[in-house]
Amino acid sequence: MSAILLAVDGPQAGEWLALLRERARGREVRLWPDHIGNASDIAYACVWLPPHGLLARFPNLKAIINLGAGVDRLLTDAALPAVPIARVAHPDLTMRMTEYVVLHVLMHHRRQRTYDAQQRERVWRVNPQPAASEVAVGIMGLGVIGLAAASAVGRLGFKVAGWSRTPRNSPGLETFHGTAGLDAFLARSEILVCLLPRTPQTEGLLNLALLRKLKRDGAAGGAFLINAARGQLQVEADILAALDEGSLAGATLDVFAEEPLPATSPLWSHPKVTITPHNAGDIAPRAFADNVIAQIERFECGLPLDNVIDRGRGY
Ligand code: NDP
Ligand code: OXD
Repeated sequence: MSAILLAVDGPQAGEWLALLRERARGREVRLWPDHIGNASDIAYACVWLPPHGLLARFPNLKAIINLGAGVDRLLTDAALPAVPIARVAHPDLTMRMTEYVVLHVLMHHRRQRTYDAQQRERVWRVNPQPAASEVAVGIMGLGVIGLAAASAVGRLGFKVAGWSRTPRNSPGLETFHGTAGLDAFLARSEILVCLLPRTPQTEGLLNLALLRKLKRDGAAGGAFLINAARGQLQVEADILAALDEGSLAGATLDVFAEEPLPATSPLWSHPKVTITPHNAGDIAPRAFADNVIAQIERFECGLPLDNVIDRGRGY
């Protein structure tokens, strides 16, 4: 029976291995880098951030299952085999990402960084607080995660709009799309949440010119950025410039062009920047391992994999 290769860069490799082996019903699961065995046995590769060139070593590879939502790193592998690539679009990951968006929208809305600073100084002062219904949140990316986040933030009462590549019709959500719709979307958004994939079209999108177009004179008291997508979408020097000139009042950044964020980055110590270590959402292996094996079994019966990406589109 054809074997599964597991190639996971990160601390979850051991947990994935144990779970996939338990569920694989006799099919071999081999672990990169030390236990690959005969390369021609490998038919399926379950991967997270595998090194470029690795997947080209398996002449009988039939499919790749990306153990995360974003496939940008895979797609920059010039030697990537031309087999279907499935990605994670699963309620466990969607809910984790939604929690992150809700947490950081509320953090900026409720001025938590100001209260943290006041606490350090033992200052007891109540600052003006608008209602959520007065504040406009803009979600870039209306995919699996963006739509769930928009719905959760909308249920808290915020004025929510979303922006996507192609037109999206979502009941109760104001929507914009494409380059033509971007300026109007930015002009009404005070808290901008980025949940876009990294593609050649989105790289560098979060730059100074874009940040200056956000609504600064609304109830939120300034414009805020939350990027939980990919670091390559943001121009870090431009975010610092926008914060320093006031076109941004605060930023939450989960992702960076270089990860881990170098200790020398001025973002670490900027008083208006909140940093998390690319942990907005990870799929829990225990939530997805059954699905991986079930997909492989269905694929072997001639059925398609779930959530196959479109290479031409880049996501
Ligand atoms: P989806 O593929 O479901 O959705 C992508 C959305 O982005 C779609 O609405 C799409 O538009 C839109 N989009 C793509 N390109 C453009 C463009 N050029 N202009 C405007 N809109 C565009 O992705 P998910 O919601 O599942 O995930 C989104 C991203 O979140 C992932 O690619 C990943 O990078 C990131 N992520 C980060 C995590 C973290 O821990 N920080 C964890 C999980 C995901 P359309 O609807 O028209 O196709
Ligand atoms: C993902 C991620 O894309 O964790 O799933 O960044």
